Amino acid sequence: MIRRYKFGSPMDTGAVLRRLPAESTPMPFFSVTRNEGSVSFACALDEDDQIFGLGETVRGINKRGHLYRSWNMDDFSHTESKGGLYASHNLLLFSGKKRLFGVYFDDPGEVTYDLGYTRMDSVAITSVNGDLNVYIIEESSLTEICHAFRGLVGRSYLPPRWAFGYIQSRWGYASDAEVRTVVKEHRDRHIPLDGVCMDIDYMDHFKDFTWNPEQFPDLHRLTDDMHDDHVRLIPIIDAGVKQEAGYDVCDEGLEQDYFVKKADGKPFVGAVWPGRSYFPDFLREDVRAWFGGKYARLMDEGVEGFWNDMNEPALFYSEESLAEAFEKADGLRGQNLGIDGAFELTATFGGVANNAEDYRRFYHRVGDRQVRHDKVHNLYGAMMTRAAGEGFRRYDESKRFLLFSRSSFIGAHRYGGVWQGDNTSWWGHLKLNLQMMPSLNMCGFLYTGADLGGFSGNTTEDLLLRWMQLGVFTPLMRNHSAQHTRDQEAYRFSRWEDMRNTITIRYALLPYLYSEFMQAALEDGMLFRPLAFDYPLDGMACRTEDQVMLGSDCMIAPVYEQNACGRHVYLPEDMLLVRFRSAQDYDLVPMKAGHHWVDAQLTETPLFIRRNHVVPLAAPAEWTEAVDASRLTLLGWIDGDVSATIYDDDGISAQVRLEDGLSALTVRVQDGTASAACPGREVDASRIIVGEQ
Ligand code: MIG
Repeated sequence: MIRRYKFGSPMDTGAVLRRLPAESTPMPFFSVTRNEGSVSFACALDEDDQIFGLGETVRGINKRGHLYRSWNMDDFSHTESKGGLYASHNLLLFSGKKRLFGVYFDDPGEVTYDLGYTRMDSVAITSVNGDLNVYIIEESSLTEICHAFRGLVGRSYLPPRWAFGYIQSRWGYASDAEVRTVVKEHRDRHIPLDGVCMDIDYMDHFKDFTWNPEQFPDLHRLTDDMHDDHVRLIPIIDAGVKQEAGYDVCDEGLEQDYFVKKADGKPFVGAVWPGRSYFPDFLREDVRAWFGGKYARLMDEGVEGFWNDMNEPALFYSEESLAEAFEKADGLRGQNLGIDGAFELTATFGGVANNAEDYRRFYHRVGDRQVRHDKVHNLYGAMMTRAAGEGFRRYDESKRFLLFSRSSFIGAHRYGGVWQGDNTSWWGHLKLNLQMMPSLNMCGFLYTGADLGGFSGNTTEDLLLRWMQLGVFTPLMRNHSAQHTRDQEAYRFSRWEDMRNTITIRYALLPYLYSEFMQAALEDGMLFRPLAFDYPLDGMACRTEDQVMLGSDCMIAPVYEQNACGRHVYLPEDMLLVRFRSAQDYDLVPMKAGHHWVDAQLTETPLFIRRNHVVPLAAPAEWTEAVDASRLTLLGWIDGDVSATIYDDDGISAQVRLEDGLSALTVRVQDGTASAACPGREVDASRIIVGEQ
């Protein structure tokens, strides 16, 4: 059951698709107070209450115990003290002995969450602008709440199957030759690969929808050659449009009045990579249609996937913020600066980027109203994603394209995925990657992953290898790193063979992962779930923060500590440990419910399969199209007959129906041995373990 409560005059954020009447009775669970425009929602917490949700945020899966803030921000330092990152996913789930409900704050502006920070036993959530719809969702389980929520906000984006392949990326690939080298190095060593991301350096002076004519003299030829090699190019598109007379995107945007404007009616100018830039007013449908249509330029060259960046929007400075900073600095010039003055001076320039004042300097057109940016700030990236997604549909509605964005808001989950932004090559961020997976899934973002190996800072061989051991399970499996950091492609390391072997596991599991992903997407479910969702009556499972459920049959518990040779794992039920060294080399260890130390050497990837479930494994392949899903080896530990379903399709058609892709898999046990059947496939049951061990 979902009920809507209206506060102030909310606008349509595009997140919610179902129109529910506003309730006239007071909102349950929270006491509401209004204060100079803002609205606060407060409630008390019992000792055992847990709070899930908030999508892309730092800290644990249970969000209780800290402050969070929905305010999309380009921030490359994902430390524990950060209230938010690039996205606003205002969904919370409260779970305890006395309550079970979800609450969604459909608010495009700033929202703050005090979830047991000021007082451990109380919550206070504040909408700064006070214009919002609040949805209260009551169902019988956490999983059901998320399912009902998805019914409200719409089905998740479907990527093409090739997007589940391994993707290599680096801020710095700047030429045709460099891209070809990256691909060759992978192919020569048989390291599987399906995509290469092109970061801003492919562009001509950082202009969207252009490419450097000297470095990429024949882009179509490059995409064709790559395609022949089963590799797709995935160029980046930034939100800011370079200010340059003669650059058609700039000229058209000015002529048609498509950019966000200041109070005086002049277009707002902010600086990003190309220097002074304009910002398309993505909140307008006509602007989305225009900008979304531009992607065709690269698609005409054979491109089938994109990533949208800098769409919080990130601002290095505005003319105004820079002028103020210079003025302040001038005022301090020549003075004997004490500690306060010195800090004031450095903070002045540090604060020029993504400056709160700048976000109040420009306006969007919403219907016939001008709305100041800060009131709708958190929608900007989502609307850019929507522009691209709608553009792809117009370009070819029969096909799926890859799209993932940095900034997002619920609603954008219908148009694309997200990557988890500029993490650091820290062990803690491997764990954060794991913990964000279920939280993002709750909010509808199923196609996601983090920069494997870490974006900022220098990775290490063991960190990258361990991170890949998580990455083999995340839908977006991309190795990406920043400019000026240590080279991070698998082939740069002495342990590249171990990395290759790890990546092969992903390809062997592709039939399973794709099947589970598509079923989750088409049935409004989640691919990754906290253990609390599946074992709500198991107190230990409910508090487990470093293991997550994957699909309907598995649990993962990656090693995320330096120099560890295994880890503690809690099994809420009997499970079969598959200790992978590669797609073909693995041990099967039946394990009883309870606490275990699980050995996992640096080269070993553990996967846990629930007892009486089976997971199919394909032969190793070097690209997704080469994965042969018609011949599968089944892994499992079963006591009797088991039936399951596998979903598959052509991997690219946009029109898919669950019914059309499902095949029944049946496993029979007779005289202690298993045999299996699946129409149209060869299934090998010889690795299935039967009965008490
Ligand atoms: O301010 O395009 O998160 O993945 O490599 C940096 C350069 C801009 C931020 C993205 C990152 C990308 C980088 N971009």
